[in-house]
Amino acid sequence: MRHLLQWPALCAGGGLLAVGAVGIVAVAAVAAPAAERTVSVTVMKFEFIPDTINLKKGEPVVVDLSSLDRRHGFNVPELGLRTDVLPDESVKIRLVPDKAGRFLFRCDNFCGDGHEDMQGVIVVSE
Ligand SMILES: [Cu+2]
Repeated sequence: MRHLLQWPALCAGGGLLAVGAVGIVAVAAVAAPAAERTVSVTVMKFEFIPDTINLKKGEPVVVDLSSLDRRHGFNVPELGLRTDVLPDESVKIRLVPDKAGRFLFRCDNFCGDGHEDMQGVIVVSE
């Protein structure tokens, strides 16, 4: 019976603890890095699908590239990004855009007659 009489006091204490715990959770949520979003890009002669990648400034993303046919390239000079894209292999590039704008990317491994037109754009919004 003794612990039953103490129940309201424990309850009040529990309430205070809960308030403290909520405060800690809120701080952790603010401090934790935002989850990365993955954008998958399929590469083939002579296109990137999609050829427009929409990103937000400050949002961490993983661009996951894979080729359906042969070795291509993914080169975004203005963002300092470049990788080969190989058949049957996933190549991941992590980035956090730090400026808004339109950034052209293109294939830089010659892959045939349509190679010069093989390009797309990363659009970073504020
Ligand atoms: Cu190519």
